[in-house]
Amino acid sequence: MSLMLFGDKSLDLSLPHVMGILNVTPDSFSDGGAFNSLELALRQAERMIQEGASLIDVGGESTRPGAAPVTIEQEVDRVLPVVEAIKKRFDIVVSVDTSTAEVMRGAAALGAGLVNDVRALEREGALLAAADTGLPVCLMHMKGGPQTMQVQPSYVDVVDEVAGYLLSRAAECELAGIDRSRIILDPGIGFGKTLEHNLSLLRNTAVFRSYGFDVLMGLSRKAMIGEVLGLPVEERLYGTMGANASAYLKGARIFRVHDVRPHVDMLALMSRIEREE
Ligand code: 9MG
Repeated sequence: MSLMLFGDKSLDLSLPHVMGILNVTPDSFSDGGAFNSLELALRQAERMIQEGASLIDVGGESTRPGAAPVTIEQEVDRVLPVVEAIKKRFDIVVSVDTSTAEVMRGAAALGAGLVNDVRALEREGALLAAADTGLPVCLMHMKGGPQTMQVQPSYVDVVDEVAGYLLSRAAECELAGIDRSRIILDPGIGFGKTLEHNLSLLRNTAVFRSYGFDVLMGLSRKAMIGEVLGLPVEERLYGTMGANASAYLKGARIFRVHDVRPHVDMLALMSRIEREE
């Protein structure tokens, strides 16, 4: 048993957990209006919860390569009503996918249980805001920003460099008052990495776990799966599951995915098989 407290709920991170992706950017719900968007987001959250997700990751800023930046107000307006509505209606850990201090503080006040930051709390005010929430944080590695990250990324040793960066951010978190036991590391598959970099990070997932931090993996339907298999985004489920199964065996315990049910079943079997008698 390895319990981590996510706001009002704890999860046993000796077991695998599925984090369902809930993007609340305008392009996620094509029929427009605010009420419909909220209802559709809630319906999607409900489906992922019924399928066995332990966490729902709500994000209002697209981090796809070349995505347009959002203002603080836009992000607050997109994310907070959804966090509030999910917490009112369901008994689930809500993770907030944000780099913005105001969103972190607002979401925590509404009951969010995790700060998931693809910029590892580097944005102004983010470290202090995350520390003030008292919540666990997921620190992800990204080389460059969403506009530039896929322009010829290069590393001398990708595993060393990514691990070194995450450990230095974890040290900053500890200095800011975030306990080590509430820090989760994520190598940031697809964020400023070539296919070979991504494969190397996945091959070495155990390195990240070896520092004593829990590890989150987010590779659902990403380009690296398409590059290996030569498949478009809508046909990447099986490849995603293979890569996540590999990461599970190397110590990852939270899996950020679009397709909840297949991962819940796959991970239930894997953890049962791997469980010590
Ligand atoms: C928000 N987001 C998109 N991709 C991600 C990934 O790989 N990890 C984490 N933690 N968040 C992500």
